[in-house]
Amino acid sequence: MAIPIPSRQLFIDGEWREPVHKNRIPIINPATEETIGDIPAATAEDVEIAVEAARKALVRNGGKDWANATGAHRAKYLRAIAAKITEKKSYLAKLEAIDCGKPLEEAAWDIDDVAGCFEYFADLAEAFDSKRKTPVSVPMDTFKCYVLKEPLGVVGLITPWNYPMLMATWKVAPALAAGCTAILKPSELASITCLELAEVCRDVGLPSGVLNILTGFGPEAGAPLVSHPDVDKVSCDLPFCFSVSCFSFELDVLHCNDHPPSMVNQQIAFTGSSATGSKIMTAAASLVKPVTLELGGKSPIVVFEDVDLDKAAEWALFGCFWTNGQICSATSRLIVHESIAEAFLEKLVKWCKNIKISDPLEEGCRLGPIVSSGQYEKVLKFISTAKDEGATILCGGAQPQHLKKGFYVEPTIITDVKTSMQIWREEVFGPVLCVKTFTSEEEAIELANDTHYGLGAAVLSQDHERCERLTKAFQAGIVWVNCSQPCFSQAPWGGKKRSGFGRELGEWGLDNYLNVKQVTKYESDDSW
Ligand code: TXE
Repeated sequence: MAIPIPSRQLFIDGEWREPVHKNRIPIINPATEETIGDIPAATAEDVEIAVEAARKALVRNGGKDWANATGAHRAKYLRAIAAKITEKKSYLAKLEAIDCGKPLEEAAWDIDDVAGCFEYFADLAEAFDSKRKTPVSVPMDTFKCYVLKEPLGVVGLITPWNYPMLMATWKVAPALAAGCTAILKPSELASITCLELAEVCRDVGLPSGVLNILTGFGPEAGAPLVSHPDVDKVSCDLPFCFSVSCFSFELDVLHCNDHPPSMVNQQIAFTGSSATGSKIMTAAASLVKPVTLELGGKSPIVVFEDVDLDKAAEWALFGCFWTNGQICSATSRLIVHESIAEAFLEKLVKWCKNIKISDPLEEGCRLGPIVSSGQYEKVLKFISTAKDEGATILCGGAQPQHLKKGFYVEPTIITDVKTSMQIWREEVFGPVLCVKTFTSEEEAIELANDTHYGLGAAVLSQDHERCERLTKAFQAGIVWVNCSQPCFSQAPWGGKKRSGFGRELGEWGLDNYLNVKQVTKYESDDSW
């Protein structure tokens, strides 16, 4: 059953705050096409206020409140956030399903993952206390060297709409665990649960300014965040100001644990399209600001002739149609051995016809609507272009007959695909699977790697040595063997080629928000 959508403001410095220009963006329910509420639209002026709040939170009370606090101190807040999210799970899952159109059951898994991710980074924050300072062995006795890990400073986090709360958490949890303060800019297409995260932060008493949440459009709210110089009042405190000449001063600071954190840097962590990722990288380059980019994909799933057809069909469908096909890692290019292709496709088509397409809140829903009218039109255009280019729409390809409203697209399988076609080369971000066959392992590998992207890749086969060979041959950041899509907070996530760089989750995720400082001390009996 639908629920009322809370009306929220921007979350800045621990408080709800109306955007300076008082503008709002309507929330459209993709299942009904109705306007069900609105969210605040931040602009550069709001970004300015939020960055200032985050900067103050970083250094408040000599940094003792956050950046210089122990990891154990920060972990208490992360655990409290996780507990509150678990308490509100059913409510948050409903909001997520309504906002972005994913089936309620999948939204509930997301909320579990959100809580699990906060818990996991709470563990890492605690463990970090003993890893802050690590000795490094150097070949000269007169020098002692160690590495000090410290929070990067104020970080900007820009996230998409397909996993609104989870993608935000993948960035917020490690950033806060590391001792950074943050400004989160969720997607204008699905921000409701991110604003509820703000409410959770208020409930658990997270120190004000540690996390600020600005909803709004990319160019108006995201771009000013990326290009914010953030050094106006603290120019001498920039990390790259520390040269050899202030080395001894630096040592003194580092030995003093309760000194205010001296860095106010900005790091940008982004998940979204390759086009926007490229713009963000360009804007960040002029300020030499570090970025991590998790971008699109066109991931292959290679199915060999020795598979159990039923199990393989389940993974192939799940790998492409989960979250309505709107996953950056969706295994949307099926590369199947010629000898089983006919039987395999017959099974896939039969099962596709049984997938329940409905309002995401309806019991048993397996496929909901596409997030917005714009994305819906885009998916349909991909399908019509594939047809125009000579491909065959084996099943689906249109809006389901029984649904008169909403941005629904049937699960679609496309064959007779050529590697030059748009449907083979570009990310659709909808429930569309395109298929090619192969006869040799070499050909399968060549087809799998025939993409500018490099996020995920899957191989299904009972031959373990063959799976090992493909694992090594895939040009991807994530490989699934005899499965597709499982993801764990403990394991690194990210791509290569045009799928971006940097890794989220696991210890790699925490490292994204830490500066590695080399400290070398001269120790000699000789007096100068
Ligand atoms: O993405 P954008 P959109 C892909 C997918 C989809 C396409 C377009 O193929 O069809 O991207 O989706 C913010 N400076 N993915 O338009 O524009 C924006 O407000 C700073 C893959 O939603 O990349 C939002 O918060 N920020 C992807 C975020 O960037 C800017 C998931 C993502 O929006 C900005 C989603 C700017 N100039 C879409 N312009 C994945 N990798 O999972 C926009 N934004």
